[in-house]
Amino acid sequence: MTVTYPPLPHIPWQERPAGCSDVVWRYSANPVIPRNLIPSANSIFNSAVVPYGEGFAGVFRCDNRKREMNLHRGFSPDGIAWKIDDDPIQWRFPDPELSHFQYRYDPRVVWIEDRYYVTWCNGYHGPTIGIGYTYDFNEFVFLENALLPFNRNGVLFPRRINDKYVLLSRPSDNGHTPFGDIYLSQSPDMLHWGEHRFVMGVKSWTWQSTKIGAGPVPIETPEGWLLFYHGVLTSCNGFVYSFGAALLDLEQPWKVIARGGPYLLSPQTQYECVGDVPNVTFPCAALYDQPTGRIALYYGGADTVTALAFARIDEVIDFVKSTSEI
Ligand code: BMA
Repeated sequence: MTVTYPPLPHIPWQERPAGCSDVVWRYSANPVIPRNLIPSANSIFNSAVVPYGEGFAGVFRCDNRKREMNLHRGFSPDGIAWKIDDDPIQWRFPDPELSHFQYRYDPRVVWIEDRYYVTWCNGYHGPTIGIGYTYDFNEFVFLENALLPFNRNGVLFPRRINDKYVLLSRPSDNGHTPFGDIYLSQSPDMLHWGEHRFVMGVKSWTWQSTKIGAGPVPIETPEGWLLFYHGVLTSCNGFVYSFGAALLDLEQPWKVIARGGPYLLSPQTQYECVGDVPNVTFPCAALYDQPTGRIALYYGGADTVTALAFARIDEVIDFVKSTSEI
């Protein structure tokens, strides 16, 4: 069984600028979502977008003016102009215990079988991975915390693999974690997670030397699962968040087939280098138009705004394979 990617003729898109040879290039009108798009927001970043109806829907990380972190719903006809609710998503809880949370942030959204699943970093006595779902971006149901604290960057694969749901995550600590590798867990029912596997770790003296974490939902290709992920370097001025890509085995996705050596994008523009947390590019979503191979990546800039970048899937795969260092 392979994932069906409906054609996205209206995917946000710009051709690579003349003279640019980067595999991933930025949208010229970035950022697409300014920090103050809605009145309650201090910042809107690290957010997830999926095709929905004739256009797009999203779950957005909005930090409010009390600096509380929460998830808001949004819609867009073109993936660029967004209407985001000023109030956070209200979840339905199967168990009232789950309604106690300290924060919600860094959502990912994925269509699996019959509904959209949302995963995010859920503050439940420390950061862990919350999982919920929606059929219509109107009613949202919280399922469970997938894992024990402390964990971040929970990302679901878009189909069952060997009949199990598969979740990437990054075991962490309760602060601004100075370490972190990507692991994977499996579940028969989205509730019970086990059969944990190591996927990949940091690489000393590179852009991904301090910690790494899965980014957008992996994209299925004949060459493997294409995973964009962020990597962090500790400079004398603090963390620097860049992102790159790897290919994972289709049937045993904890096996890394290839892993690009250089980053694909690192903080270099004003909106990536200056903001509430300087020097952060943090991708949480990728739209994929399979007939043309076009990819639109949504990423947070400096923990403040949401930006777009573009790539072609065959070029990203070539890059990962030709620069691979495992
Ligand atoms: C991580 C997360 C991200 C954030 C990054 C940089 O630990 O909190 O949401 O973008 O730090 O501050």
